[in-house]
Amino acid sequence: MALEKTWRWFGFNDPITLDNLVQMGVEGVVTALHHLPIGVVWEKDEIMKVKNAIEAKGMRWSVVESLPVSEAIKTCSAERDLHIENYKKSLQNLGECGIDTVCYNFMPVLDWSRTSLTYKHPGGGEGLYFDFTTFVAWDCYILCRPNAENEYPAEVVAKAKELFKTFSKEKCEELTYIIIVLTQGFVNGVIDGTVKDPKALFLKYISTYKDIDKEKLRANMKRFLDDVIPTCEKYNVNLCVHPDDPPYPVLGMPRIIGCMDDLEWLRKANPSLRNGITYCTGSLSGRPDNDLVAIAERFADAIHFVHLRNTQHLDDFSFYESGHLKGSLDMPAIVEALLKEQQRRIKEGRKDIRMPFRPDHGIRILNDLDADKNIYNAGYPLCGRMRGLAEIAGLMTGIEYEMTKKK
Ligand code: DNO
Repeated sequence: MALEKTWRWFGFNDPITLDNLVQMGVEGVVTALHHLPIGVVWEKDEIMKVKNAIEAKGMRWSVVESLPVSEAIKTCSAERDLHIENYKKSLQNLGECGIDTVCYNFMPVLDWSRTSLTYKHPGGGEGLYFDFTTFVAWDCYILCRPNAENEYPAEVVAKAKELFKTFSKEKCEELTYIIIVLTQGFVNGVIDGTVKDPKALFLKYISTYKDIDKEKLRANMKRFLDDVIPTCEKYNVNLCVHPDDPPYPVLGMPRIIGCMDDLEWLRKANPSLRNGITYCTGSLSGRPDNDLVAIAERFADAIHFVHLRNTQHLDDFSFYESGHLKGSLDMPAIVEALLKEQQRRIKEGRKDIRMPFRPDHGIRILNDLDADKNIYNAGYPLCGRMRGLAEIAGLMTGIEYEMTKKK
């Protein structure tokens, strides 16, 4: 049967069109109402415009990625109650329009972080890279976050200081642009390209977490779940949190969805199966001690959406994105665990048997490298992702063939 093949599409302005997706064998589309600001209600007519366009091409709108959770909800500040009501209304509208899977994250201020988008691969491609020392150098000496130097081990700070001395002014500006604008704006981050002084605004956002530690953020997230999960139950929507990327605290702010213990906490915080997980292999792999197969098996019944990509671990907490099959993760074992869960669901008579997956990110290869640098959102080139889709689809076919033969 295989996991449903999906693709992240950025809406009507995406240079990769719905017709292109049909040619690539995509079955389901992953998208959002990217033009709406965070916190407002997604009205049915807006939802239906996108849904109808997708269905006219013979595909389905498989997953919303993301229905963003506002900073007001994460910090429980003034506009929280309004945003919760709006979130519930959006979930109801999506459910009533027949869209049953909604991804979100609960990372403070920043979504995902990388320090380079052009890490050179030996074969000539370019991919995304997270270098821990560079990130610390940026935090301490470019962002100049108050007290940052005291929050890292002394030897890490010393290394970062030396590295910073080698940075040109352009390099410093580029890092800021990558970390707080380029990787954020298009995923409905709090900072987009229109902000004049992104560093100042960013520091202001960070300061709203000064009294929020891990326990407080967990309490705020539980409050969010307890408020919205009943709506998910009523309108048949599976909510699935995206793991933190990287999956540990950054910039002095807590992160609470990064490892097995965090996921145990999540499932206990609200045990409804509607309170599920986006199983993102790349994000979770940012902690080399995360056992991805064990996590897939442990939380299998609550996995509503799957992001597949590989990473190569380097020293300390650094890594680069190494495509979809090759890298530190055992992708065949991961895919096998997911296919087994799909079979289990079919036997059990569960309705949610599609288990949509998308090739997450991609290395820029072939025509991606010739294309205007800004045509594709960071991490989302055409050829690299298409290679990932084909590789995973082939892997799935092979594993399923073996599974059927064994039977
Ligand atoms: C990055 C994405 C994330 C993800 C959000 C989900 O490439 O995987 O931005 O969409 O965290 O809310």
